[in-house]
Amino acid sequence: MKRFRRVLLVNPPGTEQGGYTPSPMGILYLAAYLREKERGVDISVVDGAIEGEQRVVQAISVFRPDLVGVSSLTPGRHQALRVARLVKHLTPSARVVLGGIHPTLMWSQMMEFYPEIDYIVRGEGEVAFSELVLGKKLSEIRGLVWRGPRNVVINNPNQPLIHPLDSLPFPAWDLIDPLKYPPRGEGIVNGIDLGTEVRFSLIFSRGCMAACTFCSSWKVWRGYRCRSGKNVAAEVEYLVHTYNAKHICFYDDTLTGNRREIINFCKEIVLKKLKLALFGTTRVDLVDPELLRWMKKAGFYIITYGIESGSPAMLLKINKRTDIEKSKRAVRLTKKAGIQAVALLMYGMPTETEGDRRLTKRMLAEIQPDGIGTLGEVWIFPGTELFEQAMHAGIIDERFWLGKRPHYTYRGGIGDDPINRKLQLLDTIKFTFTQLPPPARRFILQFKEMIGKGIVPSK
Ligand code: B12
Ligand code: SF4
Repeated sequence: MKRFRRVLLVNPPGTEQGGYTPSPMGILYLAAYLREKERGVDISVVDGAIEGEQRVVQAISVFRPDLVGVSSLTPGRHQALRVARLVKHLTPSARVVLGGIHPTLMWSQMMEFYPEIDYIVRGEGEVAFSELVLGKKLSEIRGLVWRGPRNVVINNPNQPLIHPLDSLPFPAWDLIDPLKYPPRGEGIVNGIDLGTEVRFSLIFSRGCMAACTFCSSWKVWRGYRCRSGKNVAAEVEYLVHTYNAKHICFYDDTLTGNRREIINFCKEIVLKKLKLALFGTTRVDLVDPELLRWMKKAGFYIITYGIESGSPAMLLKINKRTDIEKSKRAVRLTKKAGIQAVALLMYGMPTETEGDRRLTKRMLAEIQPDGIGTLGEVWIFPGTELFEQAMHAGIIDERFWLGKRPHYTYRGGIGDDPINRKLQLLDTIKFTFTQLPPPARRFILQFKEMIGKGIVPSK
């Protein structure tokens, strides 16, 4: 297989999120890993979200890559495809590889409908991407989707996950200008002005131990792994010394998934006497007083929690695997430790009733979080159980992702809507089914197999 010599990695223009725009860590990891494996490849990174489309066009025309890697989330999929088309237009001989959560979940549809994509890397990308660049036989690159003879799309088996994460180099910070990223926040924390200091992004861990019905992150990362506290502290120290970093946001799904390593990290930060403002997100069942005390000492000023709802029934329905008492406890302990606690909430999930909302409001009144983050509506993404439910309710199918809308906005929420009605019906079927004597159940299962239709379990 051809070996590539000039590699361009692009975060698509048009995917910026105002003050939230972080550095594109996924492609910075790919670049760092590839560089460590092979010095003889020219690598360039363009963050279109910060630098705009003109810069991407210029990079393609001047750098003349022979392989372009593009990152894509679901809402930004058309922007990623636009970059792929620009590549095919400006340097037709260059190959295009896509990676990130949307191609990972929707590889089949993307390869079928978009000939401008040559390859897709599913899931964790470092190993597969560098094998592709270094010319390994395509059929032997795990995690790769490619076109074989007669353009048949071939999906190779999964790539094994990287263990331990400390074996990865730090993201290739030197290939972007981290100081171009926006500040975010208000007020002074540890003498740091959040309104003016650039907010650096960092990743402590990959994945999550839960499997909520509205989320697909856990499908991509297949479990939870984390770096050692020492390793993360060393990266922070590098950022402080190289760029004078002061404000750092951890973009982990579940920052405190490994209590011991977070405490080790905090101890290192204290030992190194680094003055920082730190921000992170985690689950309510993964904090305790000692951990929070260390986090405060290291400079954490906000922890956001995926609380989602104050209704036990809704928590069960979305498979949150937490409970109201744990939510209350997490907020109480966080505030007591002197860290702001922000509650992330979901409103308008299928089957949610006015009563459920009342419970959420009552809980909020009791725990008084320092902030509340909510969309006030539900966005449905591919690969989630919510998407499956919506599909079975007949309100969406996979063709939706070929259209322009960034995500499916579910406004049914309460009362008489298609998902609600379907889920209620399925609950009734399931309940009735479990009450039947075993021979009758066996008969139904055989019948179900015969007609090839499934009863959708609703959590
Ligand atoms: C940081 C972040 C953002 C950032 C930037 C994202 C970016 N450019 O990478 C910002 C703030 C802009 C953002 C925005 C949104 N985000 Co976001 N975000 C994240 C978050 C928390 C971390 C991403 C990250 O850096 N991970 C760590 C790195 C190492 O992983 P990675 O980026 O996935 O990259 C690896 C692989 O995916 C792959 N890979 C990635 N790119 C490429 C490219 C190539 C060529 C190859 C080969 C491989 C490859 O290899 C990388 C290394 O292993 C994730 C959750 C998560 N933990 O992943 C959510 C997440 C990706 N976001 C999500 C959502 C819902 C959103 C928003 C819709 C939120 C909103 N309210 O608007 C928007 C959509 C923006 C858009 N226009 O597409 C969902 C994804 C839903 C979906 N199907 O797209 C996630 C999974 C959160 C969740 N738990 O549901 N997000
Ligand atoms: S806890 Fe967060 S990251 Fe984990 S599955 Fe649920 S929503 Fe996704």
